[in-house]
Amino acid sequence: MPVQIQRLRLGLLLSALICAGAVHAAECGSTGAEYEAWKTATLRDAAAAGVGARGLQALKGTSYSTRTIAADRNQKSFKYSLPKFLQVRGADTIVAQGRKRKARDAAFYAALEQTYGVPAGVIIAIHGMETGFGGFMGDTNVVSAISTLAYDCRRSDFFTPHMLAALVLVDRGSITPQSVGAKHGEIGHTQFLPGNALAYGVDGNGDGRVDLTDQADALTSTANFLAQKGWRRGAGYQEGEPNFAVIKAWNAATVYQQAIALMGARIDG
Ligand SMILES: [Ca+2]
Repeated sequence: MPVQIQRLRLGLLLSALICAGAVHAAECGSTGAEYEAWKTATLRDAAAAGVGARGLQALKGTSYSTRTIAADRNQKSFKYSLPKFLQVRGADTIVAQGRKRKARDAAFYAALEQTYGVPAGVIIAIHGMETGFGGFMGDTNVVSAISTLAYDCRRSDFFTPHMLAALVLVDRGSITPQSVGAKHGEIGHTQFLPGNALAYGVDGNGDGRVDLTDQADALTSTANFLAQKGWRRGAGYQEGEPNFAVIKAWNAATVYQQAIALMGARIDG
């Protein structure tokens, strides 16, 4: 299928997903008590939004994730200074390992920069920060986690499109009902939320499937995300430079943004 038609169809699908999120027929809850009732109503919404049989079956199989809710209720905002944050997150180790990774896979990262304009250091710093280069990609069922967050009243509007996207990812074979990720349903090496996986996912290793637990797919998708968010080829990415604004689109925390920029420069340097 021509790429343009694929993009058009994806655009229409996403519009449907966003509308479905706004309809909000299913009632949210703040405990697990009404989860099954929510699921019954949401199955209808999901079918109406165009989710296929495999995705619907995955939603049916979910259960209320108490671990996800516990993690969500206990989220702490970043209170560290930048030097403390860099220390706590092991920036020196990420930079040292990152340099080795760049040298070892130079052709891969050069091709990424060639295609998307994003230098290796930024991609590698994100990879190191998100999962320790794939060392830990999470242990929570993705579809149950994201469905629980869509059901939970606290941020239902934000997570409902991600829940529908997760079901579409199941339809497409990008994830399975058994896939695990982080506690808010983030997937793979660089921890994409399902909606971002659907919108920005790229088949980097060319096996015909977008699988973000595959390193090549995940890093290519990360470069694509940054490119789509407006990365300017050849422009700087430190604070005050054009591409720092794009790093902000990756993570809302200021110290995290600063850390990515600084580590990226050390890996690229
Ligand atoms: Ca692939």
